[in-house]
Amino acid sequence: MSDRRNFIKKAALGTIGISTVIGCGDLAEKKENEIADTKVKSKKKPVIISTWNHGLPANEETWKQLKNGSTALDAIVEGLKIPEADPEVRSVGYGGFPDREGKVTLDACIMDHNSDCGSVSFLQGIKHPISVAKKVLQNTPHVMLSGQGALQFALSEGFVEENLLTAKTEKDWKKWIEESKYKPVINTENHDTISMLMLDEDGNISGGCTTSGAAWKMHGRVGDSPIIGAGLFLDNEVGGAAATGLGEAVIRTAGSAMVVELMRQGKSPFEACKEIVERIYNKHKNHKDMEYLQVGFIAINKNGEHAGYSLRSGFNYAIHDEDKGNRMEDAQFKMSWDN
Ligand code: SD4
Repeated sequence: MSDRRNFIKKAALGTIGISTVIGCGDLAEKKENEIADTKVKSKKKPVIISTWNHGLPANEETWKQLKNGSTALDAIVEGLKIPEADPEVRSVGYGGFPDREGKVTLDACIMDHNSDCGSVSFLQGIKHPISVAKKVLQNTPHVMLSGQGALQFALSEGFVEENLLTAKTEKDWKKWIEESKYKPVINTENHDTISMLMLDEDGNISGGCTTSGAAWKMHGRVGDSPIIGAGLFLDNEVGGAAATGLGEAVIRTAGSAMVVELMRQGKSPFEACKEIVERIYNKHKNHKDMEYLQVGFIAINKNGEHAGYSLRSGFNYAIHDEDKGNRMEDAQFKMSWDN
């Protein structure tokens, strides 16, 4: 059994405990929130959090860059380039699962503490969409470039066009087209967006996100990940949030923006993530997407408190801080996959 499956199983057992506690009413819920609020009350900076297991090497690189004096944005870009370049990460950049036509199309965005942002969507043939997103932020009057225009811009900035469909991924795609059944495979091995949030040494929040999106999507489909407010949002007065999972559900609910807004109203990162996941559940419980719906959020506030919470089991995120170094944390969740 894979580590991930083992984890899902363990996490599912964990939830039984949680629901038992919830059953005891408000007091228990408060206790749950206290425990979940990441046990990180430290104000030590920087703090970096990233979604999923590939968050660990990404955090590592970002941390190293920060310590070497890079700007927050450069450090985020260098960290996110690690999974983008890794052909074994089948959900991001090079080697990512293609759309149903066999084309690898990439989405990415980046945002800084001044609320400046850059984004690319439906970008093909460029290994590091996060770097192109940063160039959009820095070198254009716009926030978002898409498709051919994004590619044209990348080439004008000196990026090189290359084939991102590895032999392994092409084989998987050919197998998939035999049946051509579309069902998003989020939360299974190797299909997960990376989103990163950072509280830097100056106490500023920034973040980035990069993905090959849902495997076997329609050609031209864009998910939540490059959309500021959906896949990523931050407000330097408050904190930041980022999403993973079924992008359509996150877009319908302006997920990350709502998490940040709840934190502005005084909710902790855990409470804010949980409330938006509950909202997404309530809006989708009778929806055709519910059968395979998974969404998860990570969030961080100005004190460096952070949390993750997902609709279904199996979500985890990587944390890097001074106190405890780089490690994984299992996110709490509303239900297991059997529900
Ligand atoms: C998308 N949110 O394109 C992305 C996919 C993802 O874990 O996050 N998978 O919808």
